[in-house]
Amino acid sequence: MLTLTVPEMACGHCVGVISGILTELDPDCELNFELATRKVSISTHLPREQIVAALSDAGYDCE
Ligand SMILES: [Cu+2]
Repeated sequence: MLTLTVPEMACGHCVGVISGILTELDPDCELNFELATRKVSISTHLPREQIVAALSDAGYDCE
């Protein structure tokens, strides 16, 4: 389980975009978004660096 903070994730649209990216990378991933704290928890076999890179490419830098 990875937990990332995505400061630019500000609304439901962002959640949809990020969800789409992560689901494309790993169709079996489980996602839990916490918009208030800008956190997303991800259950996946993918390495953290790959996810961070993919989100960064889409304009969502992670902390
Ligand atoms: Cu948004």
